[in-house]
Order: sequence, then structure tokens, then C-alpha cells
Amino acid sequence: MRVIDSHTEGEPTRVILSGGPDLGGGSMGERAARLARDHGDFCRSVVREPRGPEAMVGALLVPPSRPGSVAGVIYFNAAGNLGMCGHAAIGTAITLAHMGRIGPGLHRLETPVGVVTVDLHSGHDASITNVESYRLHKAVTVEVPGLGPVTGDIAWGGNWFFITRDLPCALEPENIRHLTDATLRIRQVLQDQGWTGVQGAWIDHVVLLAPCDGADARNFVLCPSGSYDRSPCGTGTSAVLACLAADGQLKAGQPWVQKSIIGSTYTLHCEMGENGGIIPTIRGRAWVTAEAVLHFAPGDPYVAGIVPA
Ligand code: PYC
Repeated sequence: MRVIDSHTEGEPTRVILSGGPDLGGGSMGERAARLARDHGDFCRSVVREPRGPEAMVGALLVPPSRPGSVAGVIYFNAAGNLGMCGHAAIGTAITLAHMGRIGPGLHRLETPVGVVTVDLHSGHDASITNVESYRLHKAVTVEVPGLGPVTGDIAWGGNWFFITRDLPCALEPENIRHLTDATLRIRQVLQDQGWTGVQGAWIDHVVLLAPCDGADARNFVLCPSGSYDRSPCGTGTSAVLACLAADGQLKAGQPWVQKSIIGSTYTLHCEMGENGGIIPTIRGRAWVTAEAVLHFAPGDPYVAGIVPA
């Protein structure tokens, strides 16, 4: 299986160029559902140890369903499919540029949750105009064991997020273990109490948000696999902007600089959407780190990845 690895502001992406499953025809949503239903072992084998680091997001390139798009792409991590993925979209754009498949300017990428636009500024710098993002519930309070009451908004930015400013400790890299543990507990309580996105969707990401120097905010983002986002999380910050806009705290075109837990940044702005939400644009940088051929030897006991205990 031929892959190209990159990182976007610290968060890894693995673009699968060949050797992936044939998902047949149909819409991106239908093909993503087939990937999740029939090819779980394939996904886990690509992004789990021993072949992938825990934060790895896979990006399976498929033929687009409509003319005018450069590619279709289905994102997944060790826990399953992602609807959209901001850092992996930037990583995919930089990978396509590295391969000579796109040059500077505008390009369309199809995802299972809609078409996103890539504006390639240079070989390491791209903007992604995301799907319409919106807040579903404001100020949901849950009682979290060991933390007490935690209040946050539930919002969509291409994935489902619970966003809170109630912090278990400072958003500093030395607290990553504690932040991971706290956000796992918040997510579990939301699930136990039946909080979901639309159509019962799992709220699989949790964003902790705090003021900081040199940016509008710093975040810590728990991802579905239980790892944390090294980048400032494109879909998560899209969801944050949707909440700020809904509260009248962010205007169309106003820049927002988002810092990640490791200190990397995205710059975003938004336009108003057609359905009451916002259309965010996320600008960030990515670098190719490897071009590789993955091997899946018969008899390898970890051919489908190590399943955490
Ligand atoms: O950048 O949207 C993002 C993202 C989601 C999960 C990891 N990164």
C-alpha cells in the first residue's frame, strides 16, 4: 500500500494512494458507510500502531462523484470514520501539491459531509473553506465525576463537538495526561446522559478553550480515538466560531487565531452560511514527512493493528 505522510501544525495525516479497498460507486456518504461497515480492519491497520502513531488520521483518496473536484477523500482514525477533518484536508492538499496533482489556486475536495474548497497558497500553506458549521445546543451542564458541573455548547464543524471553558487545569503541554483523562470523562458523561448530535450522532470530540497570549484562544481537543489533537483542530475551531457567531461575538471576515495545546496556530475567519450557520475558512501549514510502502505480511499477529486493552 503506497502512502504519503505529512503533519499539519503537528497533527499527522496519512494519504493512501493505492492498495486501499474498492468502495464501488455512489455518493461519498455511501462509500464512507461501506468503508466503515466492511473495511474496519483496513482502517485500523493503517492508522494504529505498529504502522501509525496514535494521533494518525488516514485520508483515503477515491474518485470524485462529480466533475470539477480534484478528488474524493474519506477521513478515518483508529476509532472509525471522521466526517471532515481540517488538519487532514490541509495535509491532503499539501500532499497533492507535493505529487504535482494540484498547483497554487482553488480546488474542490469531496468529503462525506460536503464539498470543501482548498486554496493552495504555496507548497506548505493552504486554506480550507469548510462545510457550514452551527451550534445545536447552548450551555448544556453535566455533572462529571471528579470535576463537578461542566457547562458547554454542542456544535457541528464537520464533526460533533462539546465545547467548554470550564477547565480541569491549565491548558499547558505538561498537563496533557490530565486533560486527556478529564475530557474522556466529560465525553463519557455526555454519552451516558444521552446527549448527541443530530440523528443520534456520537459527540466524539471535546474542546477545552482558554484565553492565551499571542492568539485569540488556546485549545485542547480530545479526538474519537482518545488521543489529543496536536493541531488547533480545524473542525473543532469551526464549531467554536459557530458558537461565537451565534452569540454575536464574531463577525463575518473577522480573523480568529487559534493556538493548539502544543503551541501551533491556525488563522480562521467565517462568512454567514445559507442555513443560519457559518462557513469557516481555516489557514494552516503542513509538511510531507515520508513516502512509504506499508507491508501487511501474512502471519503478522498485528496485521490489523494493536487493539488497545
Ligand atoms: O483538524 O478537524 C481537524 C481534526 C479532527 C480530528 C483531528 N483533527
